[in-house]
Amino acid sequence: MSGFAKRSSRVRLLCLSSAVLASLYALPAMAGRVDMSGLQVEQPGGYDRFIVKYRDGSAESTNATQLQRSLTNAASTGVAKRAGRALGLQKLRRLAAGGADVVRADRKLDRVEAESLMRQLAADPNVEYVEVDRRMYAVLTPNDTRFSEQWGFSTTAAGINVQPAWDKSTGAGVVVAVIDTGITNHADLNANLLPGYDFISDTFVSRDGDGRAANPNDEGDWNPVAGECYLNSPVTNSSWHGTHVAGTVAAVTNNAAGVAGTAFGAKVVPVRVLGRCGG
Ligand SMILES: [Ca+2]
Ligand SMILES: [Ca+2]
Ligand SMILES: [Ca+2]
Repeated sequence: MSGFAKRSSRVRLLCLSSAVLASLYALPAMAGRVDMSGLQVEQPGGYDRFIVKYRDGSAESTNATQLQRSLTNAASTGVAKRAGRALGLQKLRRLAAGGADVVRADRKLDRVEAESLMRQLAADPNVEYVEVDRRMYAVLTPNDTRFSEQWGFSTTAAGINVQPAWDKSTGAGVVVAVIDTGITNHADLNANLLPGYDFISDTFVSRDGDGRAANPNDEGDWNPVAGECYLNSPVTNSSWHGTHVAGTVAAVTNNAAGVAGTAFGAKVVPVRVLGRCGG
C-alpha cells in the first residue's frame, strides 16, 4: 500500500466514525410509537383523552410527580405554544391491563392539535407508545336465535359487517319491492310486509285459479312432472324463493326468534311474478 492510500483510508475511517457518532447523538434514546388511527374517527367536539404508556422502569411509571411533570412538559410545548394559551394535561387513571395511563387534556383538541400533542408525548424517550383513547359505542346485536348462523352479516371477507351499519340505519322509512315468487305466511316476516300484488296471468303458472290479482301468496313453484317446463326439465320441489328473499331483506329482527333481516326497519312489498316453470 502506498503512503497516499494508507492516509486516504485512515481519513475515510475517521469520517465514517464521526458520522456514526453524529447520528447516535442526533437520535433521542428511542422515540415512542404514535398510533394515529384513532384520529381517523371523528370524536364529537374533538379529542381530549389519550393513552400514554411509559416504559417499564421509567421514573414516570412509578412516580406520580415525575409523570405529571412529563405530561405538563409535553402539553406546554407544541400545541400550547401555537394556540397561545396553556394546555392542561392530567392523568385520569392507570389501565390495569398493560400499565398505560389514560390522560385528559383540559380542552378538546382538533385533529392537528391532537396529533401534535401525541408526537410531543412520544418524543419523550421514556414513552413507549401514545394513542387516542377512543370512545366506542355498542353495536346493535339482535337476539334472533339463528343470527349466529347468518355468516353473510359477519366481518369475514364474505360478510357485509352489518352491525356497525345498523347503528346508523335499519332501513326505517324504506319500502322494498321483492319481485319474485310471492310470499308465504311467516311469523318472522308478516309484521314487515305491505300489501303486494300477483302479476302472473297464466293459471298453469300461478296455481291460484285466477289471473292478475291483489293476492301475492306463493302457491308453490314445484314441478311434479319431468319435462313440463321445457325438454327434460326436472321434477322439483317448491323454492319459496320470494319468502327467502323477503326475509333476507326485512325479517322481523330482535324478536328472539328465527333470523335477522338486513334492513329490518324497512317494509317489503311482495310482487309475485314467478311460479310454476318460472315467469
Ligand atoms: Ca293470480
Ligand atoms: Ca294470487
Ligand atoms: Ca327474527
